[in-house]
Amino acid sequence: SSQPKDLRLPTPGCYADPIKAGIDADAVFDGMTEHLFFSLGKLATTASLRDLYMALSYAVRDRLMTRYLASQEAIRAKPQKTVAYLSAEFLIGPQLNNNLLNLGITKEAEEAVGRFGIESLSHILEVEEEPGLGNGGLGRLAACYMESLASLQVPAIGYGIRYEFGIFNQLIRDGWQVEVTDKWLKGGWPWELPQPDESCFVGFGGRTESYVDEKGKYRSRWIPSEHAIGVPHDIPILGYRVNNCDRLRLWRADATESFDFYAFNIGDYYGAVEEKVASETISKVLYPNDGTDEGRRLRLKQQHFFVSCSLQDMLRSLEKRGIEVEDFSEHWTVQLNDTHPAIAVAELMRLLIDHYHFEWEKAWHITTSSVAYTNHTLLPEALEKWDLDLFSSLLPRHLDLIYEINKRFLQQVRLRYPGNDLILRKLSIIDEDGCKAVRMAHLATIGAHHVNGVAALHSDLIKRQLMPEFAELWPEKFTNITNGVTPRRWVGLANPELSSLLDKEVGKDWITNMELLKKLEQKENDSGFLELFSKTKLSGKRKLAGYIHRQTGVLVDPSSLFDVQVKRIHQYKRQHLNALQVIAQYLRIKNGVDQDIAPRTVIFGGKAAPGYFMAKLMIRFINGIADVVNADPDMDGRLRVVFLPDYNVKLGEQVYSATDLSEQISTAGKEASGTGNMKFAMNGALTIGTLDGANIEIRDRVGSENFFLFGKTESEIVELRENQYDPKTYISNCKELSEALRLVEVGHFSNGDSELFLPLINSLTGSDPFFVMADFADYLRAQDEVNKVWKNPQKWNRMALLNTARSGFFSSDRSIKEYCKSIWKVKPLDVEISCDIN
Ligand code: B1H
Repeated sequence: SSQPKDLRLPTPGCYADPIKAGIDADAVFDGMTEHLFFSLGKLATTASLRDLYMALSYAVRDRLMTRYLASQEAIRAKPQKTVAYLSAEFLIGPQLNNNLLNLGITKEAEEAVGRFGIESLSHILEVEEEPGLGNGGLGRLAACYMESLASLQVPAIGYGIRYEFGIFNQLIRDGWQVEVTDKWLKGGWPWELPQPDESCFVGFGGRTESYVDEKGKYRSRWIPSEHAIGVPHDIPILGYRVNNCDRLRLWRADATESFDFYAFNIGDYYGAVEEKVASETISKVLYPNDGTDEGRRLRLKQQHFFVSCSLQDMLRSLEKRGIEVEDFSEHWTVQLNDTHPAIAVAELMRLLIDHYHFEWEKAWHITTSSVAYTNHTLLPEALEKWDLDLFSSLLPRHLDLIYEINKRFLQQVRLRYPGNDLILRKLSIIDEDGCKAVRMAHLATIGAHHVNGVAALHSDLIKRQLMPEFAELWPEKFTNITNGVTPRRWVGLANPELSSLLDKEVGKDWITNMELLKKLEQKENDSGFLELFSKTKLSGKRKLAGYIHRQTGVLVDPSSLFDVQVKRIHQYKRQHLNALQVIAQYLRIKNGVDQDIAPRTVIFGGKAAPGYFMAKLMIRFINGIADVVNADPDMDGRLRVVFLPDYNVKLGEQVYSATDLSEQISTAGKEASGTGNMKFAMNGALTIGTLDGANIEIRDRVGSENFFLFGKTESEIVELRENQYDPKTYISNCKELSEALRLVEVGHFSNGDSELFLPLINSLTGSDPFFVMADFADYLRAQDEVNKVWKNPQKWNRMALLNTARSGFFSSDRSIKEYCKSIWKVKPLDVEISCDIN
């Protein structure tokens, strides 16, 4: 083959050109025309918007391929450690616009689609179905981290599941949430590349047996009773204006062929098809329970399925490259995104011992030098535990290995704490209290070289409350890495107008170096600049107002204060606290008490887990309030309430840029980090919030004078809990609260039905573990403060600007750099592009 050319010189027409050259509007147009004809079988004259979306996506995807292949080639040519980010969820959002931005060809694409008679690229972007392969923050974090890894030129693969149905679509009917299956693949999804040649076998069930190997050594092996095949589907993840293109490798479960043939031969054709259907069920649907563990058998199957495929894939890649398996940890660093992939500890041990015949100590050394674990929650209902019977019936060999891991570990503990049986019970992987169960957080912690929390307070609470015994045993293992979000999507794509203002003011590099935004501080008293800054916000609000009107029929005033709470619906997140505050404001206006209330639009959005009754009732509650408030002429434009249906990544991109006030009002100690809070702050929203999760760090950085703080601290909450919290005293001490509650009780927001919201009222006035009543009065005080500042636009805009200026820390680039340095020990890898790859 020919000599590599000067790799950095643009060659017209070559797909491999560094970033932009050769990808002018003509090239994009030609690519679209070809794909319309050859890939889609359509003529340009009759192509639908969807056809044009597909054609543009394929044309853009073509331009990723050289980078994608060159990135894989680079790691082969110059082996170095790769990050394997294992996650049951990746909530990546729409891909087309992100790839255009990272390639730097948005304008070219705009021009090309113009030649097909499309006025705005946005019409094409709207067609894209987003893969909802995650519940909320945890899945979205994984997506931000993949984008930052690629942008920082770090070799990485995200391993997960290609769910056929992602998180359900949410409809609102009569104020209630209705769930609809998410058929994201129905029109064909252009961003994935199936790689059937790299499929993997995974076993389930059956038994283990002992045997004597050819060297006369006793060994164990697993004889599974069932198998599935994992077929990888790769999604290219291009970094921002670099050649590095990492991958998401998502596994789809297929039936094994051999079963079909066998059953066919013995005549049980339908039986064989049933078996096939069962295997393919594994990757059928995402569990929609953000924050609760249901302990379902299929869920454990999903976890083992994708973890086993992924580890086999990593081992196979070593073999392909002629690297010794014993050097595994020099080539792979395996990050567990919560305990969902924690079975990796046992599965890697199994593969190393049963398949590669390593001795225990060696295998354990390899495992513990490769694996690290991120904890994302302290909520007891989210901590994964598997019933021993279920576990042993599905993964008998893994259970044997877990017993052995546990035995050796507890031996170590005994040496450290002689005679202390209590600590053994507390540390054991096996929970012996009540029904015996495997504690996945213990397995992950014992098998990992680092355990990290996702915000400073959360990491501290892991050590103090969740696993104090582990933290005492291994203090150096526990660390913090505060979450971050990618500025490319959450400012660049989500807020193009602010982005161009930032480009002009601080230079274009802010998008990869958010600390440069500090320069904006110099503008804090420049009223001309503050005016420009607030105009970008107003424009976002106008667009959102249009969307709200189209979706809900509610007319909202873009000049009113946009007060937003978007996140999963959960009692600990306390949307009901916000809702009750809305009622208090409604009553003030009704009673003519406070004529000084600035016009406000209170916007909610988020999904409730389908089986979480209280969360669904909270949605009904918000909609009940919205109906009454929005229909009341006395409100006279001062209060509007909106529930935005089907909150997802795409909608998020419209919301963050259009928000004045960000609601981050969880019970202190409950929200591990939050990441929406960061997106709002970057986009110049002010936060009203408790001292919880990353709110604390946001406030520290933007300045306490630029943050509306309220509520009990984590330690005050602990104290309340210990001293028999009594909501009644808070209710009787706050007239506005008792009146708001009374209005709900008499059915004012439920057409006179005094029963409908009773469960909600009872939970708030009973032994509420989320202390809503305890924080209400202070919340209302903070809202009054918000109201006061809003009426001074110059002051508000200055505070908002300082939020943007000082939120650089919350870029996922910073988080990823910390992971690379302190946990993964990985380095960037330059990817050289050669046209020869074509
Ligand atoms: C977070 C979850 C979660 N923590 C179980 N835990 C799930 C737990 O399907 N499940 O079984 C799904 C998700 N998600 C969130 O992680 C935290 O609540 C947020 O505070 C945090 O910002 C986010 C990312 O770290």
